[in-house]
Amino acid sequence: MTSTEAWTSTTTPSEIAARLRGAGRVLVVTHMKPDGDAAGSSLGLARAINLMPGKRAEVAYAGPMPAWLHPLREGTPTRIWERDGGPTEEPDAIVVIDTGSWSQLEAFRAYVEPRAARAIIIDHHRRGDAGVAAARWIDVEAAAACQMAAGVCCLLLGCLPEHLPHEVAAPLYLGLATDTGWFRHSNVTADVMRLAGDLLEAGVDANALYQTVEQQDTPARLRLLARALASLSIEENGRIGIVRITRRDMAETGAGASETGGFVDLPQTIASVKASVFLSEADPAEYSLPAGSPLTKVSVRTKTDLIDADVACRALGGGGHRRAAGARVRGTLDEAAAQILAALAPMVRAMEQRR
Ligand SMILES: [Mn+2]
Repeated sequence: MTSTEAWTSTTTPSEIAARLRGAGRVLVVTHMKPDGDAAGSSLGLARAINLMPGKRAEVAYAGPMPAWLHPLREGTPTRIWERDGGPTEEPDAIVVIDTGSWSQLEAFRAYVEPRAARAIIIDHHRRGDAGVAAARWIDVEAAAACQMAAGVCCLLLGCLPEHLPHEVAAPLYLGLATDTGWFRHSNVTADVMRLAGDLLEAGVDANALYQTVEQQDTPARLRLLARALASLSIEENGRIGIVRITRRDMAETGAGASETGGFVDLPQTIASVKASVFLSEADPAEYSLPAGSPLTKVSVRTKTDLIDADVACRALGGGGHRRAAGARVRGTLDEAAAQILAALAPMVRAMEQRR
């Protein structure tokens, strides 16, 4: 079923809080291969719900899980979809947070789609599928889904952000930090810093979170990083930097599929580079494709709004944000490189002409 509805908000944070107050059982779902914002927003919201008497919220995750998520989710009912399947008891509400795209919810689709009338989207992405949930709160200005989740948590618990319980504040801080590149990216605003300050006041140990999430590399990851750096190619007069990883690189270094986080940022440290691309050969089996069919994951980051990563990735069937987006290409690394270059080059050239 493809909805013809537009990707726009149909509800508000206070209406969402009211819906959740009236729900006994809540399932919180986020995008597959959860990152800091997906994990943080889902855990923060589920914990806030569980602090309310008579409520039971659980979080569902699918796809490769970062190692740091296991200690972080302790104490919160969590369902690993591939292992546990869907809930045995019907949820009164399903919250889909930090995504609203079927492509990022593949594992959950068969469960969520027939329950779309009971589903609520809380998301900050520029694109999504309206059919995922009838109720949608979309704020593309939000730096992180955690920023939005913090608002709902405060409404549910009737408190200010600085008075949120520590176990709610910590995951919210995590998502705020990771989606802003630990407060370095263009999405850092005064509101982001104020919320971060409030969450610190609530007792978050920022350095402990940083160590838990960012300083957990394996030697294999650093060896894979060396391969990515060695693959660097520079295109469009130095404006585009591309790094790539083959499945052979993964096998030979022993690194896992979840250990390529941050690789897309590597070319951005080059002064001339305005758009940074990371290509990784994916396992077709992971996406139910026949063995041998080439599949490449494409990630793009840009340093200027003049080069729109979302527009470039949409040309490849993906999407995301203006400065950060991704796509999956059914083709080889070289084919994916040619496609993303073709999508980015006109914007790079238009940018050069404005200078
Ligand atoms: Mn996010």
